[in-house]
Amino acid sequence: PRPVEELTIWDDAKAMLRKARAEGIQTVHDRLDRQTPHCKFCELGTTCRNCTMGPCRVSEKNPLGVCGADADVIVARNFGRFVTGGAAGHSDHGRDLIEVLEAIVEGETKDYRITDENKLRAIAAEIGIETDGRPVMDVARDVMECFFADFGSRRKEVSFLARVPQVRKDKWAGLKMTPRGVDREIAEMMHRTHMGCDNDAPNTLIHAARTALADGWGGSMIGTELSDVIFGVPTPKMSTANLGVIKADKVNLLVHGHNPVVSEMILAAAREPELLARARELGATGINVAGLCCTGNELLMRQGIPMAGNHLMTELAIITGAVEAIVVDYQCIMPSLVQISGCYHTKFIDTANKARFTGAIHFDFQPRTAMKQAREIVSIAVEAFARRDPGRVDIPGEPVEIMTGFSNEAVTAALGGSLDPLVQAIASGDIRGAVGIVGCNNPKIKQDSMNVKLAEELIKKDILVLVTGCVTTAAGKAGLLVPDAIEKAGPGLKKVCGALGIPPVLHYGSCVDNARILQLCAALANALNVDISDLPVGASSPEWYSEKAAAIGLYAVASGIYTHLGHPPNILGSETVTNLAVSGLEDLVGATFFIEGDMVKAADMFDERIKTKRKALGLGE
Ligand code: NFS
Ligand code: SF4
Repeated sequence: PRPVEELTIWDDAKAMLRKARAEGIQTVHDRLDRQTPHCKFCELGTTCRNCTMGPCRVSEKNPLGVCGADADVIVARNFGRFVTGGAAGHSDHGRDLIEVLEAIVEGETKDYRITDENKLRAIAAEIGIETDGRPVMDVARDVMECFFADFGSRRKEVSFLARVPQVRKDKWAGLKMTPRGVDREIAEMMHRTHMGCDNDAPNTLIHAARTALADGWGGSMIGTELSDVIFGVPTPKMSTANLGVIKADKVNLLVHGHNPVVSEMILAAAREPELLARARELGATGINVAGLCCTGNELLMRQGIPMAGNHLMTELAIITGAVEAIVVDYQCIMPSLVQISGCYHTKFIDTANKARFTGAIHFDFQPRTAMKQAREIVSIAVEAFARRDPGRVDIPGEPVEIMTGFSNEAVTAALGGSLDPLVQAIASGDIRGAVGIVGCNNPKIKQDSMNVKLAEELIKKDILVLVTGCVTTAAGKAGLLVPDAIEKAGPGLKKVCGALGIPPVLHYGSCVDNARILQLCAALANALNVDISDLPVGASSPEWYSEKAAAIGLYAVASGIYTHLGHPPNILGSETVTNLAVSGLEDLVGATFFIEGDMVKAADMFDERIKTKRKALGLGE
């Protein structure tokens, strides 16, 4: 096995990887070693399993599949389906929030409610729903109907395109890239990639972009906005991160997955006096709910719960031996967590019928019964405390402080009620530009080495960084999410963030919350009366692994945002597809991907791009 020093930059991770090895527990890194080297055809994207005349593998020697499809067609189809998997994940999550809103509107649940009526009315107004003098439930019903309709086939465009600058919308219309309905684009991609349909690689990629846009401006944005309505708009607050947030003297319950619908209820149940009393009876001093991955980000943003870790910390959190239960909803949950839980007293509890894990305790979590079910789940965690083996507990290190809660509403409020001061700071060059660093860990990359390095390099150059998803914990553990981090920033960023008392790296939420960054870009573009592609902004996913990250990258590019990936998707087997991704898209949508594994160079690329965009706006470098 590779030395643990090569696997991660973090001491807490290294300690747990050593413990895993000592205890004979396999982790993602061990399994990666066994899977390496990977199939070359799959890596290049030149394998097709779309029908049983195949499967086919194409190469220079053998350039056509049985049906006659060449590498361009096969790579484009594979990438199209890959992106669509991600768009489906985010969007189905968004749909679940509409269903919770429906349960509220229909009076079927008392456990969820409309927490932020102002936000509901603001959204309604934006998408053309009458709000004046109407009861909140009437407005909510119309919003619900409108968003359900956004998933269907009768719309010319999804509702939140109301936020997009007209020039950008015209560009999309000209390219047949306007996202019409979320489910429609997803289904159409499956259709197009059936044998004998869309056999023109660029055309397939245009639809991949449309599907991604249906995610970003549709499913994800609905997910974010309705989560704010139901659970509250995030506001700035302090919290902590790393495995040290797991407490030896408490019942530790980890929430993992993506949807706050489950985790919010778990947190509420964990605060119930009877459950706390039972925990004390068993010798614990309390119940500690800590977050993993994106549902952790959701609760961190709104409720300030501590973050135990990101993607590659999920197995390691259980290996502390101090986790009573891990409660999951869906996405990014390694099935290995069930096996590792089985090595300890840890209860693994799944909550979604669409994401069941063999060997898990299953709850079919429903809005009608949410609180009752959450109490039962917390109770299982509390009872498990009695079976913890103190001899196997090892919690590495002390937590670090982080600041969180930067929704667009919170940022606007901090700026005194409008985005004008931000526009001013960009115009003056104190903030030269902004880059969103988002996404995952990938065991092929030393954990968080790139996520942290890129953020550090950018803030030095007076480029504001926004982080979401698994980059949050990375930036937090590196000390970049506290106001003191301005000491690591360039002079302009230091001045602006110092005056506001905010970090130079802002936590903007979970991965669906990248929709907040889209919204911010659209608002800035509208304020300056330009297209999004004219802004001095960028996006990056240095350590990405998932289909969802690919969808995010593609909707960012299609929205006009220059986007960095730390390693390429499996498209290199087609020159046509690769060239389109890294240069051809510039002419079509005003932005491209760029692939760069060296974060100093990646930061320089962003710097150059931002200089060019600033000059074009007449702002100087
Ligand atoms: Ni985004 Fe969130 Fe993490 Fe990556 Fe997974 S948890 S949706 S996909 S791994 S950031
Ligand atoms: Fe092979 Fe064509 Fe079938 Fe794909 S669709 S498996 S390339 S025959």
